[in-house]
Amino acid sequence: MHTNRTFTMIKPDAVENGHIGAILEKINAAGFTIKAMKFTQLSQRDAEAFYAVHKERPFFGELVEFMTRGPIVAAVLEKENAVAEFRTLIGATNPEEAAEGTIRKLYASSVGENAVHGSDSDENAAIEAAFHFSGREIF
Ligand code: 3AN
Repeated sequence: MHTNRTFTMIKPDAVENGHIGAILEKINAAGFTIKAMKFTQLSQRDAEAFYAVHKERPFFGELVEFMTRGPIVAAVLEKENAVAEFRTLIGATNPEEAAEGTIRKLYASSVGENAVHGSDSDENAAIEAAFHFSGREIF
């Protein structure tokens, strides 16, 4: 995995609320290139594995329930300094603290239901991309 890639999910709340198109438009407008993309749904086992680093946190059960309740869009994005640039574009985890114009400020309703995921490091971007995509699905 190249260091200028990140991994994102448009989460069940944003899909339910019809925001896939608007979020992809913001991603494109910010200069990210889509390298891989799929519309899919996480099983309980998928979500528990994907969020394993959070398994001791009090909100783990709630997080798994939320992330499995409906389909998501998973994607690999490329841009110079992609991980940091994407986290700037999505805004703080809690939408109340997210900067104006960020995806979470616009489309998230709470710290739990916060519309989008963005990898927090190059290493995790590679792990998360490999969780969802085989090599032949990344272009
Ligand atoms: P980020 O997604 O901004 O990297 P993390 O890694 O701290 O944030 O949290 C991972 C996910 O766990 C968040 N996207 C959010 O959905 C959920 N989460 C974080 N904190 C809470 C909380 N206090 N209550 C419920 N869910 C939370």
